[in-house]
Amino acid sequence: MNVPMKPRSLLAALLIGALTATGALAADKITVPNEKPVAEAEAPPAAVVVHIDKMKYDAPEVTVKAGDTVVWVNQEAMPHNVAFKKGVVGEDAFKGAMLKKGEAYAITFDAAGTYDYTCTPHPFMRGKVIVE
Ligand SMILES: [Cu+2]
Repeated sequence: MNVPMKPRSLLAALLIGALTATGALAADKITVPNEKPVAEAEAPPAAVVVHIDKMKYDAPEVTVKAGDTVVWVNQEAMPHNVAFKKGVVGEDAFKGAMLKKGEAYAITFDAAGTYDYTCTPHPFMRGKVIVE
């Protein structure tokens, strides 16, 4: 019995072909302009700024467009960062640099999707970037 290939299976087959060709399982979905923290004034232009204070991200859920940059700024003495688990922004986990007070960290989101993040030393700190 012949079953026509469903579009989804076809897409999967095409994806596997593309992945085999590049040798990578998944490309990163983000670009980080500066691996090291910068002063807030030196941060790239941001679609949204998320401030970190009192052990929280002040905007726990933000929505941006693909290609937009989100900048996190730590406003307290306690160091914080932005980290993604495996499979969120790429095959590997991603751990952003720790931010001291007044420091900023930018991430450009290149692909639509929902990106949950946390703070490495404070896993109870959680946030989400929705990219449309
Ligand atoms: Cu933290």
